[in-house]
Amino acid sequence: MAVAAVALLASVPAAAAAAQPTDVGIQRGSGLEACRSGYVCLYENWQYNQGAAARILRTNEDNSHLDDLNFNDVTSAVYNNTDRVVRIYPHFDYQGVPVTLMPGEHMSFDGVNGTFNDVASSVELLEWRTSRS
Ligand SMILES: [Ca+2]
Ligand SMILES: [Ca+2]
Repeated sequence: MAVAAVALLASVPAAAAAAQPTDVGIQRGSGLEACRSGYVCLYENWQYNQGAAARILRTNEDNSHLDDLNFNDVTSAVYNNTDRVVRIYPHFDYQGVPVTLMPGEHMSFDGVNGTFNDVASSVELLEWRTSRS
């Protein structure tokens, strides 16, 4: 029995290391540099909160209901600072026609992208990854 217990304990760190730690939260800041590597960042204001620090939602996992984070229908710019493809949907539960961002892509929802301003309600990080390593 002692041997079995040791084997079980040894397997836990390996499993934890294999899974990406998930993190989601609200911070304040402005600019692309406020978005840490490995995260998708949703900015409250156009041009990545240009000119004044404001709310930024950072996440490295899917979120089906941005209202849970008090961030529904407020996103005005987004930065995909991950190696995954990200989709931002206008409705909860990944519904509606999404905006798709490739790894490293960012966009502000003013100008030509203005129809997507203040409508984002869910975020999905696709499992597909780029082949770069
Ligand atoms: Ca906004
Ligand atoms: Ca919405």
